[in-house]
Formats: sequence, structure tokens, C-alpha cells
Amino acid sequence: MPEVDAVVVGAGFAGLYMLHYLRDKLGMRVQGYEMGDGVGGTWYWNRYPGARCDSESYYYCYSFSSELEQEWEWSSKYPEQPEILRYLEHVAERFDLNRSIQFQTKVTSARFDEDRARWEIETERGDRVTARFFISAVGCLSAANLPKIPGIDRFKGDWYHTGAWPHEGVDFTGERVGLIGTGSTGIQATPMVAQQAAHLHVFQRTPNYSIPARNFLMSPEDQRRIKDNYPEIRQIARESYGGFPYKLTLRSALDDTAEDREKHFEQLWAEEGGFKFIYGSYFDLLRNPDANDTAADFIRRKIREIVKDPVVAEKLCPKDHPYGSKRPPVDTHYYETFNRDNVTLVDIRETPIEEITEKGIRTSHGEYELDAIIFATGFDAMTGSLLKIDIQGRDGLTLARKWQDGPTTYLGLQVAGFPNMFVITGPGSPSVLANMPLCIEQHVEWIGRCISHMTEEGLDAVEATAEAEEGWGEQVLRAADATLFPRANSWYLGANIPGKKRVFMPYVGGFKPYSDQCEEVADKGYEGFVFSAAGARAG
Ligand code: N01
Repeated sequence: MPEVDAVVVGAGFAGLYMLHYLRDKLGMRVQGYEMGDGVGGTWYWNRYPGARCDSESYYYCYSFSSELEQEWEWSSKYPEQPEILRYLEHVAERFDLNRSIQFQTKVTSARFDEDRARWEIETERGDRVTARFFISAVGCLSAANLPKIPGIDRFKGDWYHTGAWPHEGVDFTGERVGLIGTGSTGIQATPMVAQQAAHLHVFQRTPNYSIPARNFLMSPEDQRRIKDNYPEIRQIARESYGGFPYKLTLRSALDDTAEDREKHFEQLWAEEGGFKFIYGSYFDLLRNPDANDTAADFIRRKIREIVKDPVVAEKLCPKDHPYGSKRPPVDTHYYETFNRDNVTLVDIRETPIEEITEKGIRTSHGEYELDAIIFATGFDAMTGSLLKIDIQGRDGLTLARKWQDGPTTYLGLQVAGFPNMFVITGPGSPSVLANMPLCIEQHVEWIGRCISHMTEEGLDAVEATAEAEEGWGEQVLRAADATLFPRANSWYLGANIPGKKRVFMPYVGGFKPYSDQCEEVADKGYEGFVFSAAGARAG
């Protein structure tokens, strides 16, 4: 069986940097596997109309290479999916990564051989390889959630999931389209599909609080200013709660008078747009229900101002969860789209979907005839893709069994019982609530440092202890309980997948406290991990 030092699964932001780090910085023999026929991960699969980044381009990118930072030109504040994909393809070419990746290859199993302290990895195509390290870069929002609505097989039209969009695109001109789901994806797709379709029905279960993007093209001056200030921009991001380069505000929403607060929200809504509304306004929007109400009320007033039909406006107003407790979407003319004659909102809380028929979707109110259905219904988040691989650690323990009551990790990076397996952006990591590329870089560099330490010390295997894992699980829950996040039925909790154990999965204590803790653990000789020397069993 061929032997390598590390297998990395996935070739998105995480997989590309991990391969580069291990191969080019540490001189290891690496093998990457990727299901798609190209790099890109999320940005390879999510090609739906309107797909673009919700984070600003100048920080939603790698910082590890200042040459890369200086040479790449982002066209706009929020680049569209094809541009981000081109960026990742450029990175793969620039660092010569494609030669280390086998594309169109699904990893099906990974088993830890305790005697040799090596992982045996198999793919659907029949490849078998052994590796000292098994590293998951499969992504936390990559296993599509297709709801089990009866009748999907009967539908005579076409249907699509936004997370597996046809590469050649879809032309909805003249078609009657139904779109299910009003998360970040549905909110991005709705205005674009409405421009093409003869009629668009948006099937909404939970209304969302969306903030306008206020996108703009970057001028040469914008580019220059950013490139000249990259070290400072990155520094601010690294010191921040969310990994965003927004100056930390220590002001409570309740410190301002109603008039000042309104002015502040209005400026963020009308001029800045995007995540600054939540991460650059007041520190306590996600901590104090009264503070949160001020923002939620402001957004509801905006919806009522924008949407002309008061009944539709009211249906679009979220009332059952605090602002930001579900991942806050960012839009371009989402609410305005409901003023179009060819767009109808269907409130499926009021009139639930009963079945998909040959002709369309039937709710308790009646049948909607459709030519196409778009499922913008999200993902089996954080655990879905990893659990599709049959992963077996020490003593025959499978990851599926280990995680049957919810995922457990130490620092989001390792799982007790699974030596030499690392997870990038897994459960227990702050990544889904923070600037994703920055979190990925932090994870990759921490893993790289740990592996270097093992090489220097002649150690063969590293494994998180059960106690450290339990302690981290408690910290993750404590951090969540100090916020309003648990008050929503979100994918953070697994609430979007029927039957999935409800456990709050991401670490919401902040990027900076998290990365400090990771450093401290390493500085203290990898506290909470046990190492074993060649051939010996960890634990
Ligand atoms: O998925 P979601 P998404 N019947 O799970 C509804 C990232 N992202 O693809 O809220 C009817 O948020 C569901 O309803 P409810 C970002 O992190 C990033 O939109 O569960 N409806 C909801 O409205 C984001 O958070 C970018 O009641 C059903 C929707 O489908 C994450 O991806 C861009 C249903 C799913 O919303 C996921 O976003 C886009 C059913 N059976 C996304 N099941 C960037 O810019 C689900 N729904 C980086």
C-alpha cells in the first residue's frame, strides 16, 4: 500500500493551505483527495444565481503570503462565486498544489491501525493509502440538506439544490419557479431568480433578518489603500471577536439614547451594510435581549418601510428569534423583490408544505404549479460531511458512534480516541461564527506547529485526552449559554436536520480568546494531549 505522511481530504480554503503548509513548509509527503474535478470547496459547489461572499473580499482571503495579497485584485467589496473560485484556482496554481490532489475522488473510509500508528484510507475509486496523519478539510457547510418532502420523485419539472448547482448554469426565463428556504442562500438567490422567472414563489418557513450588502466596485484607490495597510488590517482582525477587521466597540446598545442609536443603525444600514451592522455596532447585540431588541425592531421597521404590501411585510418580519441568533444574511434587494408583480411569498408556517406533486408543490392551502423547484435548504452542518466517511479510531470506535449524542472535540481540532486525526473548522471551532479564512489559517498553523513538535521530539502519535475534550465541550456550552444563540432553531444546534441530536456545535467565545487558548495549550507542552513514541499506543 502506498505510504504518505499525511492525507488531506477536501481542496477548498482549508485543504489547499493545509497541503501547502505540510508539503512546502514542513517537507512532508502529502496526498490530497477532492470529490470535485477542481479546487474550491464551497466555491466549487455553490454556483447558484446570486452566490457571492457575505464577508468583504479584502479580508475573506489568505494572509499567509504577502506576495499573494499584493498581486491579487478583488473587483468588488463582495465578489461573486466565479471570482472567488478563480482566486482559489490561482492559489492552487501559484503554489503548485494540483499535483498533490487527486480529483473526482471520494474518500470512503479511514481506519487507524494502532500497531503501526498509521491511518489506512480508502476511496470510492479503490485507492488505498496509509498515512501518519489524517486531516479533514471537508468543510462545515458542505453536506446538502434535501428535506424529505413526500413526492419529490413524482415531480415532472427540474429541481436543484443550491449547494450542488449545475456547472453550466440554469436559465429560468419564462419559468414558474418555487424556491424553498430563506437562509443566507435563499436570500441571495431570490432577487436574481426573480429577474429571470415568469413567476417566483418563495416558500418561507422562518423569516430572517437581512442587512443590505451595499456592494461596490473597488477603485484603484481602494485597492491601494487596502494593500498598503494589510499588516494593520490583519492585526485588527486577529485581535477581534469575530476575526473581522472592525475596530472593537465597547459600547452597549443601551448606552445610547434612542435617537443616537437610530442614527447609528441608520448609518450602518444605509452606508456600510453587511456584517458591520452586527459586528461593528454594539458589543452586546448577541448578549443582552434588550440590546438585541433595539436592532431587531430597527430591521423590522425597515422591512415594513421597504415592502409595500403590509401583509407580506408582516410575514417577512422575524419575531420568533433574536437578531443574529441564526447566521445573519446579507442581501442585495431581497426585501424589494417582494414588491415585484412576479414574486409571491408563501408562508409555510401558516400553510405547511404537504407534498410535492407531478406539477409542483402542494401546501395545506392548495397546489402551486411549477416548472422548477430550488432547494435553498442548507446543510447538515459541521458534522454531515465528516460522518459520510467511515472513520474508525482506536479500539474499533467509529466517529459516528462516538458522536451519536452530539459531536465532541478538544479545541475543535481533535477527537479523543482518534490519534493523529485533525479536523479543520470542525465542531467546537469558532470558524462558522467568524472570518472563515482567518480561522482556517489559525487551525492549519496550529496543526502544523503540533506536527513539527512531534517530529522534533521523535513522537509518533498525538491524541486529545477524554478529560480535555470534556472540558472543551463544557466551555463551548458555557460560551453559548452566555449569548442569545441558543434561542434560535438554527443549524448551529443541528435543529434543521430532523432527528439530529440538538447540541450547540460552534465555539462562540470569540476568535481572539480561542486562538490565545490554542497558543497557551501549545506553549504548555500541548496540555490536554498525550503523545506516544514510535510504535507505542497513545492514551
Ligand atoms: O441554509 P440555512 P443556507 N421545509 O440552513 C429552510 C453559509 N452561507 O444555505 O429557518 C421548509 O441557513 C430553513 O427554514 P428554517 C452561511 O453560514 C454563506 O441558506 O429552518 N424549509 C431556512 O430558511 C449560512 O448560514 C454565504 O425554518 C426548510 C433554509 O431552508 C449557511 O451557509 C452565502 C426545510 C435553510 O437556511 C447556510 O445557509 C450563503 C424544510 N423541510 C450561505 N428545511 C457566504 O457568503 C430547511 N428549510 C459566505
